[in-house]
Amino acid sequence: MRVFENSTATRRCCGHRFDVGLQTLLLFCLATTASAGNIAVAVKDNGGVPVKDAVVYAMPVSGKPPAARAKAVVAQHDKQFVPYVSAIQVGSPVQFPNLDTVKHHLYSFSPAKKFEVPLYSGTPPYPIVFDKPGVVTLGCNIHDWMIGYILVVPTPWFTVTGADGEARLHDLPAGTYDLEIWQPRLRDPSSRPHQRATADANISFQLDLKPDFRLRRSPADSRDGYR
Ligand SMILES: [Cu+2]
Repeated sequence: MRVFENSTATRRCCGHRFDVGLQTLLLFCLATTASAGNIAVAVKDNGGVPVKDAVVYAMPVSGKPPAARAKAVVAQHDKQFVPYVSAIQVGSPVQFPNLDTVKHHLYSFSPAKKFEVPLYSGTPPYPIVFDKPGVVTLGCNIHDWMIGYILVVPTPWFTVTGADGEARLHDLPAGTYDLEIWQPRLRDPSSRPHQRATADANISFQLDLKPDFRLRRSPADSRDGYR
């Protein structure tokens, strides 16, 4: 049995924070403790280069994944979205703190979640809840080069690769899973690569990616106070 904390708004279990009822949390902890496993994932492109910012998530072949709804944060820092790519479970709230001294105007036109937080500083008083699966593309009306992504997935078992192209899915109950992967530069975004694996497997993906043409920053500093 894992140790967990209880508070008025959130609970902590298995190293994550959750907004769930106590009974649900207990069942989830018991399930993950019974015979939990980890899946190690290594992602490379067609040239053998490790791929950063790839979301890998595990869908159980049988049964329904629990709804854990961990809180997430996507900051705006140094006029970039940080992290650039996030993953969350359907129904999870996300806070979008602006850590810059300039204002940002956050928006998404994505079918999975259309929303807008008009020109603001600091942290908006309410998080945005993402209630449908899919890719959400984040932008800023003031800083055209700012772009970020949230992949909303129907499972609590997800991870995002680091610069070494590696990631690990933690605390999966024993069983068989379909592992799916998404990355912003997938050449065919309509086809999400996937493979089947059991908990405790080591999995490799090779992705066919488009070149990365992202603008990292403004082409030139501006003096209008917004850039
Ligand atoms: Cu901005």
